[in-house]
This record gives sequence, structure tokens and C-alpha cells, in this order.
Amino acid sequence: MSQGNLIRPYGDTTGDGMVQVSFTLPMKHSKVADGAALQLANKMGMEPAMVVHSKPMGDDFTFFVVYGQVNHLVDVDKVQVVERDFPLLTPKEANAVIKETLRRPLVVVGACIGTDAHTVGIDAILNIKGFAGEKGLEYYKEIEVVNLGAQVSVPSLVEAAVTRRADAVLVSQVVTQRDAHLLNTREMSAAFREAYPAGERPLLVAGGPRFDESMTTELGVDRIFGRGTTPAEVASYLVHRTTAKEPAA
Ligand code: B12
Repeated sequence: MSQGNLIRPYGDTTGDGMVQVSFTLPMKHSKVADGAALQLANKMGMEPAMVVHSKPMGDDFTFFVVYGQVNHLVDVDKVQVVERDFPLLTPKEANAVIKETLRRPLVVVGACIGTDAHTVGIDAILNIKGFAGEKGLEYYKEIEVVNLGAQVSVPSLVEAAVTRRADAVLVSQVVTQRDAHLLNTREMSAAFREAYPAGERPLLVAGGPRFDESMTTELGVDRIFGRGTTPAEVASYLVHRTTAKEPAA
């Protein structure tokens, strides 16, 4: 039987299994609090473990960094991720494909929905100034960007998508408290399915740092982009999907 491609974390020497975790406990900073942190680390499978940093966070909370050893193995062959399954295009190439195939600008409507006011992420993708040295979608001559900004309600987003004849709707969710990002995204995708005849709705794309990129079906969207996404990746995906034959389901 194959042992797979097994590895262990590296701290001081190869394969020593050393990891570092940080967390907060609702306890006053004290020796007992340090002991409580250690107990948690042990229960998490870190043995031996050491509190290397503890700091009061106000009167009733303490923040910890714990360094310790785990015995778990990582089987690299069993790792599952969503790989990019479309070619990465330059703005020039993306523009050329849109011009040849759609023969009109590709319309993108973007927003932060719900109560989320974290616009930096969606702006990084849409605004001309872009992100990580890449220009945003506004820079693309053949992409028409409608950025609705923060705290947009789902009905307003649907209305804007219908009015502007959006090819794609880009939604950002940064706040994840009480699973707000999941609930809002599901509400959004359901509303689009209700508002559009089957096969005619725009592509639905969700993005934000704490999404699991494999949850597209569960959330009813076509693609999810996570932490560190760059504008060219998004533009390339949109070009790939909107200029392909099959419509969004
Ligand atoms: C800046 C900031 C703010 C600013 C936002 C200003 C603005 N105009 O955006 C202000 C001060 C307003 C703010 C407010 C709040 N914030 Co705040 N904020 C942050 C902070 C420090 C940085 C976020 C950021 O700009 N990242 C940079 C961008 C470029 O990264 P990004 O968002 O991940 O985006 C990238 C990808 O995720 C992806 N992406 C993102 N969206 C999309 C969308 C699409 C379609 C695609 C394709 C890709 C994509 O592409 C981007 C580029 O790679 C984070 C902590 C942190 N370090 O992340 C907290 C953080 C997000 N905030 C947090 C909180 C709690 C709040 C408040 C509730 C605080 C409060 N009690 O009032 C409020 C909520 C306001 C609201 N109604 O939403 C928490 C969220 C915790 C959680 N689990 O939900 C964080 C994580 C801080 C923390 N550790 O507690 N915040």
C-alpha cells in the first residue's frame, strides 16, 4: 500500500512537527491564564507546548502565542484545492477576445452586499489603480465596470444588474461573523435565479478573504475568489466564461 507523499511541519529541524498558533481566551492575564492556554494547546494535539507570548487584551481577555509539537502527518497527495482552470490573459489579450467574440463591452456590476462596508477588496479588483502591480478591470477597454460600492441590498444589486444588462455580477464579503458572508451570498444567488429566466442570468462571482473556494455549488455561484486574488485572474475568468458557449446554469 502506498504511503502517499507525507510531510510534517518544520520548526527548528526538518520534520520536527513544530507549529505556532495564536488565540484569545476570555480570562484576565495571569499565570492561570497561561496554564489554561497550555491546556488548550495540549487538547489540540500540541505536546509538548510552550506559551511564548501572552498579553492582556483589556481587563478580561488574554492573547496567546503557543509554540509546540504536533504528531500529525500531512498527506500532500490527498490535498484538494480549486486550481485555475482557465488561461491567464494580459489586459490586451482579454480585450482582444471580448472584441472578437462578444463584439460589445463586457458589463460587470460589483458591490459589497449586506451590511459589509469593506470595499478595499472589491476596489482592488475593479478600480483602475488595481492590486499587486496589476491594473483593475476599469483599465480594460472592453470591460464596462459599474461599482455600486458598500452596503448594497440584494434587490438593488439585482435591479442594477438587470438595468445595466450585466454579463457578470461581482460580490464582495469580508465580514464573516455569524456566517454573514455565506448567508448573504446564498440570498444573492437565490434572488438572481428568481429574477432571471433559466440560462440567462449573469455570471455570479463571490470574493473575500475567508471564503472556501470549493463552496460554489453550496452558495449558488459560478466562482469564488479568495485571499490575494489579482484583477487579471478575475478578468481572465470572466473572459473565459462569457465568451464560451455554455450559459450559466
Ligand atoms: C480596512 C478594514 C476596515 C475598514 C474598511 C474600509 C473600507 N472602505 O473597506 C473599516 C474601518 C471601515 C472597517 C470596519 C469594520 N471592520 Co474591518 N477591517 C479592515 C482590515 C484591517 C483590512 C481589510 C482590507 O482592506 N484588506 C485588504 C484587501 C485588499 O483584502 P481583501 O478584502 O481580502 O480583498 C482581496 C481578496 O479577498 C479578494 N476579494 C475581496 N472581495 C472580492 C470580491 C470579488 C468579486 C473578487 C473576485 C475578489 C475579492 O481580492 C482582494 C485582493 O486580493 C481587516 C483586517 C485585515 N487585516 O484583513 C478588518 C476586518 C475585516 N474588520 C473586521 C471588523 C469586525 C470590522 C467591524 C465590524 C468593526 C466594528 N466593530 O465596527 C467594522 C464593520 C464595518 C462594516 N459595516 O462592514 C474584522 C472581520 C472579522 C470577521 N471574522 O468577520 C477584520 C478581519 C478585523 C479583525 N481581525 O477583527 N474595517
